[in-house]
Amino acid sequence: MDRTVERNAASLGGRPGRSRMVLAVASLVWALPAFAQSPLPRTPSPEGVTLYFISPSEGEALKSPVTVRFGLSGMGVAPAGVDFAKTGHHHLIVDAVLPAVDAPIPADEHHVHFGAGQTQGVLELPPGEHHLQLLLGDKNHIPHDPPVASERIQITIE
Ligand SMILES: [Cu+2]
Repeated sequence: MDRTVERNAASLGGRPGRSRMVLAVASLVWALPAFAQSPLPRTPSPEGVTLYFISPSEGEALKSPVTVRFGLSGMGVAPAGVDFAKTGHHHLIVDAVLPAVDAPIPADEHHVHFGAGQTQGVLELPPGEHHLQLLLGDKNHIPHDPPVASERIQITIE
């Protein structure tokens, strides 16, 4: 043991109250990132599930507002918050890439939740090209394992 360590050990030993506090803070700082990184529980998806657009179809040119119809086979639809095996609720990803699969899907204009169990939605989009993709989420809005997503389609708003 070198002298520096001996001195530190002696000073900590001499002030037990303070050393205990330092240790508590150190363990808290260590624990927080570990907690933040621990994966949230994910719901398994069965094999052979297909999520797809009934409409619009790839490459379609349409006028806004657009009615988007969601197709799902191999699983059922249940509202958010309902714990029922082999179900989920729809999310429409608009002009964005798929979000992280181990966290709740964000809720904003690029990530639209259909938490009441809807199987279609109406989108207002400005003229131009847009990309749409469907992603199923479990009762906690977390993608299933493995994730259930549709193809990403491109549409044009006239
Ligand atoms: Cu959701």
